[in-house]
Parts: sequence; C-alpha cells; structure tokens
Amino acid sequence: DRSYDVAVIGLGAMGSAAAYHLAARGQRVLGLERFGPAHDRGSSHGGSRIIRQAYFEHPDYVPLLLRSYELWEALERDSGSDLLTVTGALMVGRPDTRTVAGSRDSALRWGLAHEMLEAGDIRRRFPTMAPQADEVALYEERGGFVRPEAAVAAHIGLAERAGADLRFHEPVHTWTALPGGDGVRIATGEGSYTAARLVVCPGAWAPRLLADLGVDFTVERQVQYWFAPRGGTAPFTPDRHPVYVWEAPAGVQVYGFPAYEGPDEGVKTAFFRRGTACTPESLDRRVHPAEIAAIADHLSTRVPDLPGRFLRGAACMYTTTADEHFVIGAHPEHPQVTVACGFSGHGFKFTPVVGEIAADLATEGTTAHPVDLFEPRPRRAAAEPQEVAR
Ligand code: PYC
Repeated sequence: DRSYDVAVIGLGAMGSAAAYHLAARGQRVLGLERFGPAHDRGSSHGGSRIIRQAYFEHPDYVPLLLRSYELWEALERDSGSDLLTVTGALMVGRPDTRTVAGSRDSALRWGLAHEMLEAGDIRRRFPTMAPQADEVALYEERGGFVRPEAAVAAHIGLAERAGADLRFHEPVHTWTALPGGDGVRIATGEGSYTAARLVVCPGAWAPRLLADLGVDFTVERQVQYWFAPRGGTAPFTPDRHPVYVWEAPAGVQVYGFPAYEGPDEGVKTAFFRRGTACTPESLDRRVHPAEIAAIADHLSTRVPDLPGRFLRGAACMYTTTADEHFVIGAHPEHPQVTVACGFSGHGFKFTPVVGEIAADLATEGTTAHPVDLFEPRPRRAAAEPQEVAR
C-alpha cells in the first residue's frame, strides 16, 4: 500500500479545494477522481455560478460567504485565473417570499450593504427586468458570479504545485475505516492506498459512498439554458444586467446571469429547483423541447427579451438534503473521516471555504468556522415542497 497523511475522494469543486488547502499546510495528500480534471459529469460545469452575501437560505451562511470572497480573491492571485466577477445581484419576488424576506433578514442581521427596490425602481435601473407591481427586490452590489471549471482547475493546479498526488480516471471501489480511528484503506482499480485521514467529497455519488450517514440525499437533474436575447445582448452586458434569483408566487425560483461571454454565447438562465430525480448513471444529458418551452414561457413575462432564440443547454446534478443545508463534518462513526457533500444546488460559491473547513477538520479535528447547521445527521424538510407555477 502507498501511504499518505490525508486522502481525498472526489476532486470536483470541494475535493479539489480540500486537496489544495491540505497540501498547502504541508500534508502528504492523495486525491482520487473517477473522471478527468474539471470535468462536466457532475455539478461544476456550465461556465458560471452565482455568488451573493445577503443569503436567503439562512443567516448562518453569511460569515462563510465573507470568508469565501477573501479566498476567491486569494485563489485568483495565486493561480493567475479570472474566477470572480462582481456584477451586482437582485433577489426578486413579493416582499414575503423566502428569496426577498430571507435575503433582507441576512442583510440586516449582518449589516450587509443592500438596497430595497420597488417594482418601478427595478424597471428603471434594470430595463431588462419586468417585475409585477407587487414585486420588489433586494439589490446587493457585491453579488456576481464565479467560474466553476476555471476554479476547479485552479485548485487542482495549486494542489499539485504544493505536492499533492492527484490521480484522475481512478474511481474508488471501496474505502474502509481501520479500527480505533486509526486511518483508512482505499481500494481502486489500480491498487490500494492507506491514509491517516480521509476527506470524502463525493458530489452526486454521496447516496452510494456515504449511505451509512443516514442522510436522505436526493440527486436531481438540473438544466442550464443559454438564449440569444431578442434584440441582441447589448442590454444584458454585466454592467447593465445583474445576476438574479426571482421567486414566483408559488415558490418556483428562476435565476440568471448577464451576457458575460460576449455577444455570440448568449445569456444563461435556469430554474433553481425543479429537478427530476436521477442517479449519475441515469442522468439524461439531452435537453428536450418541452423543457426549453417551459423556461421560455416562465421568462417571457419576467425578462421578456431573453427567450429570443435557444442556443444550447447543459444538464448537471444537484445533491439535495431534506433541509437544503450542506453536510460537512466528521463521520459520526469514524472520526478520521471528514465528509463534505449535499450542497443542494447552492454550494459552489462556498468552494474555497469548504476546502478550508475540510482541511481544518482533517488536520485539527475542529474548525473555527460556524458549521453547526451542517452536522452529518439525518435531516427533516424545512419547507413545504414547491409547486410548479408559470
Ligand atoms: O446559489 O444563487 C445560488 C444559485 C442559484 C441557482 C443555483 N444556485
């Protein structure tokens, strides 16, 4: 067996960040990934993910977001990659929606700079957006987007530069915690390895690799869509059109980005949560005319110029927990094993701080970051399931 201080299973967003933070602390790191570097078979492709601070999901995420911004900027500097673009973010809906009220609650609790906009203000400042008269928005200047493939590549490059042994196209067959909290053994098709500690970042493979946590994960197929706006992309450039999450009366959220890739690449949008259950093997990667029609119809009254011509789509996966909060912590039965999974469709923006937390837990057994919300344990649903509304 080859032996290491820490093994990391899964080198997608969270695993590559963990491998980097561990290697940067001088740990001898093994990383194992079933696909190639920065691949498009999981949850970290499609060119962009929203980042924002006034977090409607729960105010406890805010300190982690503030640290994430610092770490994104450090990662840009250290890797020389363009990863974070600040465009402003609009959280739109009726005042009592989770998207608006939750964002406001987090902004007030943490003293985050923000503005509350009435429907007329939104239309005047952002003419691409057409809210109903009873809709409002929280606007935060610091919102924007991060680039997932480039971010994963940056973490992988820096981890390797710091000495990590990262092995791609090498799926893990089994991992076994050795008795008495004393290390782990990992078997792959290429051989076996031992490590004193293990970090498991399995993404959509969590239901299989971490079944013993008792967390009721749902893996959902999600589609990202790119449209060429009617009338061209000029009104959708990042200085004119912010990132947004827009909640319809029955709770359905749609989100979108400015035209950040130039006039020919179109403008990206998607439903936040309207997925169908799948497994990594059964994921249907085709995008179907009926689903393109459904999002175009939903947007036609909200961002009316956007669904001009459909350009392309990409299917990916969310791994969702019942309460939509992440799962990060020590495995309840194996203290030498740290798990980071169940990012429930809103995790990517936290990638670098999750890497930092995983490195803390694996090396110190504790972290100064607030992680109580993420304890690995069975979850109960926090909210009613959303209905589909157009
Ligand atoms: O976290 O803002 C977000 C987001 C929107 C859609 C998916 N994630």
